[in-house]
Amino acid sequence: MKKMRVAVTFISGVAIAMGGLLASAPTASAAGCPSYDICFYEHTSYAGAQSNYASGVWIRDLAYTGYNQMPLIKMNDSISSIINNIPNNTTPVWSDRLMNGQLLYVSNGKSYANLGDYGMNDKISSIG
Ligand SMILES: [Ca+2]
Repeated sequence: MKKMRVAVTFISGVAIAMGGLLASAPTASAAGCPSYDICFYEHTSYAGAQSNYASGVWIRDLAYTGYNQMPLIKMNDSISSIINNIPNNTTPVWSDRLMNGQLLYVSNGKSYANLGDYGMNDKISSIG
């Protein structure tokens, strides 16, 4: 009897999760990144691993593992979409470490669903 109840709870939980996913899909860009945060995503269209930063970002080398408290460190050459919700903020992102290589300015209030549109898919190695 107890096992049965657990199974029923699990199934209804999945149904709720799927319903939430379906309902939020069209507004993923608005819902996925909190106000006053800049959000980096592993995949296009704000999917996959996500790192949010509330006060801007300055990271010289995403491949440097010394700062393992920063989730972004694991995203070297793997960021594919970005949302910038930090007011009055423009965040430069670079294809190479130490602010070198190709540069893209990620402006406040803008969503970049596919960095490939800017030639920057899976390339970002430093930010700031
Ligand atoms: Ca790179």
